Amino acid sequence: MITLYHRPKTRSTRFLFLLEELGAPYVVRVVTTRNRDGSGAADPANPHPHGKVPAIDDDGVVVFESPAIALYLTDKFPKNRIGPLVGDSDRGAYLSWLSYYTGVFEPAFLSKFMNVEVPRATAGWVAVEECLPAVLDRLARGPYLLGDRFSAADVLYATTFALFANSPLLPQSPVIAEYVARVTARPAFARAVARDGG
Ligand SMILES: N[C@@H](CCC(=O)N[C@@H](CS)C(=O)NCC(=O)O)C(=O)O
Repeated sequence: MITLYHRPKTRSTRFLFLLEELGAPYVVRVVTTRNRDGSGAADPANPHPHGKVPAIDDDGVVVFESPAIALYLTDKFPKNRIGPLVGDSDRGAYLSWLSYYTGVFEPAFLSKFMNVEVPRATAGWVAVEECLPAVLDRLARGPYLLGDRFSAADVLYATTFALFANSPLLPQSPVIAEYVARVTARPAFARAVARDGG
């Protein structure tokens, strides 16, 4: 049985979405985490090394970091084909977009959000002005990051776009708006929102 360490309205909410998509058996353990203003504290029960969410525990197997959790879960619960498996021709693109999410996409947005200039060529990621066109180019050929096939990578990207929807960080783009609408219209998303409180 999967235990999801979760705090409502955070990055762990998207794993309620993914677990619902996969039809996986899971329980939710709501934990506290540190807040942005320095208040709050990590829950000692949370196995994430920094007490962050999400983390999962699968009968003693702990997995943390969003792309790792996404890959672990889609490999373990392949029935609904939400993640291409080893040998599938979409596997390379799947691994690439999952890794890009945590290595480039999030750092690009957060650098902008925190007003940190990205040093060209020396950082492992790029400025959001360079990152976004790459993602949009892919989605314009979409409807999903893997083309016709919805995957757990879309769970990560579309929920992040949804989060920044009304922020000056994100340009108004029909490609993004339609992508977010397409992904969040999925019944599993509504079930996840209903469970978000724990
Ligand atoms: N790189 C991590 C980021 C996880 C993360 O920062 N989660 C936030 C909630 S959205 C958190 O737990 N913050 C509390 C803290 O930093 O202590 C992932 O993608 O899984």
